[in-house]
Amino acid sequence: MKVYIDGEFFDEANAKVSVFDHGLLYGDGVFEGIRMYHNRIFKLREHIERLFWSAKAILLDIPMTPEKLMAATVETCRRNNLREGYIRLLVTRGKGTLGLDPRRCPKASVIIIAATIQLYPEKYYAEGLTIVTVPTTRMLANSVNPAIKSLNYLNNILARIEANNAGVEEAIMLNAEGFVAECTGDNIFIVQKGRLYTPPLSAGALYGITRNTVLDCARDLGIQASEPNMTRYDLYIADEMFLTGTAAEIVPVAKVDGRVIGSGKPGPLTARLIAEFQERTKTDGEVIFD
Ligand code: PXG
Repeated sequence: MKVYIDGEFFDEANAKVSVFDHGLLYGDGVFEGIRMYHNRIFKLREHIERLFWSAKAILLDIPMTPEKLMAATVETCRRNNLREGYIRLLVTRGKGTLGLDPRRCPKASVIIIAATIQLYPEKYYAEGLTIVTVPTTRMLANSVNPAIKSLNYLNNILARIEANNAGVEEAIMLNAEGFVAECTGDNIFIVQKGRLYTPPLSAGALYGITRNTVLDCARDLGIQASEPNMTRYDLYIADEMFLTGTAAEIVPVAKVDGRVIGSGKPGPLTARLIAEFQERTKTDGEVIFD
């Protein structure tokens, strides 16, 4: 595997960062997870845009233009001969001194890893996930805003540990007001009486690219969608439920907190949205090999 670091490609064994990088010392940095499908980098432009927004929110200067960063991402896929797979793009605050002041870090580091990923075993896509709500609350917008895709994922990891302890694969996180925010690495959707619902971004959800794509798919399929505040009650009485994320894609949910969702099997509207999503992966995104 060849890893891009600050304009150069390194073999995996030599792809290293300094122990003084504030990304490591403080989780000070931002990242993206991106998918390749059918020789295209799906929604690359949208991911790069969100990366620049995350960076702006933490006053991090990405030392290259969005166009150059897109070109470097395509080149990393080429060097690894990948047409399908998963890209992890990180921008760290860079090497600094011990002490958290970001002014001690003169230059941000850009790292691009192109590899493969499978988040959940196949059976969950066929049967649906079992998930639980967990005690760890989603971070407030006034602390580390959940809209920032930062390298500090401890809020989510604590929730994931609670899901693991409960013997399930994913956790629903509520915000401080008790409304549903999202899962640890996925946005959440429900279907009720033929309509689609997902929590508003203000509830503490990431501006998910897959979430956006699913809302676009719904519009094109003539499915009404809205973004109201939702409680656990709304989840329990849903006809269908699924999670969305770049890594997870669209994964149905069969059970929440012991309550069976709908028929307990992936629902018909979920299936339509998955089919439409898969169609879009064929034509959307930057071409890797001409
Ligand atoms: N919420 C959170 C907190 C996320 O981290 C999503 C929602 C879905 O957003 P996108 O834009 O991907 O539809 C994410 C994204 C991983 C992994 O390694 C996690 C994500 C993406 C890629 C990989 O678990 N989370």
